[in-house]
Amino acid sequence: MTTDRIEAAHATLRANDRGGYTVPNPRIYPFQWNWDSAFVAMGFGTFDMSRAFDEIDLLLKGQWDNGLVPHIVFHAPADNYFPGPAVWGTNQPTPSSGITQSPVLASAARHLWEATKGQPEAEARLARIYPGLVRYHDWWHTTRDPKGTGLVTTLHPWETGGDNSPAWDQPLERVPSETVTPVVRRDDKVVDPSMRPLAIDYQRYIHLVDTYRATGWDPAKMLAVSPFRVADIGTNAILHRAELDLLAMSHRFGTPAERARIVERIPAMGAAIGRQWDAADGHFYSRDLISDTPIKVATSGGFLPLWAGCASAAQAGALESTLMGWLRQVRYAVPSTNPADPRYEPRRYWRGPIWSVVNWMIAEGFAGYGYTDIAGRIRADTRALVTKNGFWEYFDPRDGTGLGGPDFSWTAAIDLLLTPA
Ligand code: 9WN
Repeated sequence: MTTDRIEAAHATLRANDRGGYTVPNPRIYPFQWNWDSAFVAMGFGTFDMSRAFDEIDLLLKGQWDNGLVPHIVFHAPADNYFPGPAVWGTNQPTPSSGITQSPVLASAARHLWEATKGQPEAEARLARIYPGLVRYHDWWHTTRDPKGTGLVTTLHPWETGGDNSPAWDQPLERVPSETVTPVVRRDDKVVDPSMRPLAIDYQRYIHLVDTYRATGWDPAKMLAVSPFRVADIGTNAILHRAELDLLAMSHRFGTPAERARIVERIPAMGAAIGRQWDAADGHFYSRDLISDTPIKVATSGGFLPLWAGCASAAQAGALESTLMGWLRQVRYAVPSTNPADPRYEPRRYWRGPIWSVVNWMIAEGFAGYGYTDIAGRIRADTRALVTKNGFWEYFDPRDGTGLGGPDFSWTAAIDLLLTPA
């Protein structure tokens, strides 16, 4: 049974392999995605270490001279995704989008390093990857937090990875729905539209792409003109964790100057994330950086300061109570939005469903603070969803129905990470 299951996960990753990089699902997402590839690399790392490093190499092949690692790298043409490379118009040697995504990458590299410590071939691969990770993190801080507030800005819901979260409803209201680029969606032709964003959301997503393209993808201009500027709690927590992982690797692969830079950034980020805590609600919130106010929509991203290791012991305890409250309302952990929130929609993309990758990080986070019961519950639920239905993109927290696309790469990868040794 376990062997069959492992083989099925391997087969899913192999089927989505396009020669060194993996598409999340060929019918819906036929290119390489940034944070998907970080999880996929860790999944490959359980059975094919060389292929795991290829995944990171090819993502970094899309890295820009200024350090940006794009959210999509278009290695080969495909006409079943919108917006494709022509809409982005980034003019890069390897075609790509012009925005980034939650930076799990350095954490994936560290994970592979821990699994291969002392193996010369792996160390050589990591030594080649490491400088790109440093440049990527430098990019985050210099272009997305130029004033050194400790919080990085995301300029598009797609950068958060939790694209259609109700947390972005209010900030998106400032984004006009007029577009220069005609919106020709493909996603709602292959996935039930009730599981995908609304037409108005796509209008706004594309308005933002048009706006940034018009700046020539100049980071300072993008920040200055954007009508959407949020400090996503998930992205910030993921970057904080990635900085800790980069710091660990810097002792082996880096220079003292790099190390000093990273060491200086970490406490400022930790303190700024700490200020996003809402004691009354027992949750961390994202922040609207235009109005400079918290976005009081409780999402699964609010648990990620546990993954970052920057929550206090008391906050970890409160987060456990918060999650237990959510779980009294649904069968499976962890819904992407508080089920008691009026904007919760259990089947619509990031407004309620469960994602295995987020579950994995939250479970690791709780376990790191000693909350082994809740970590075990999250892991068991994540496995049970796959047992019931297979490697779906996301799942309904009430009954575990598989949603979005089937045979999804990162869901298979997480299943491998959760397979008992
Ligand atoms: C836009 C690939 C990606 C994930 C995101 C998820 C979805 C894309 C889309 O698919 O986003 O980046 O077109 O909907 O929201 O988290 O990385 O799996």
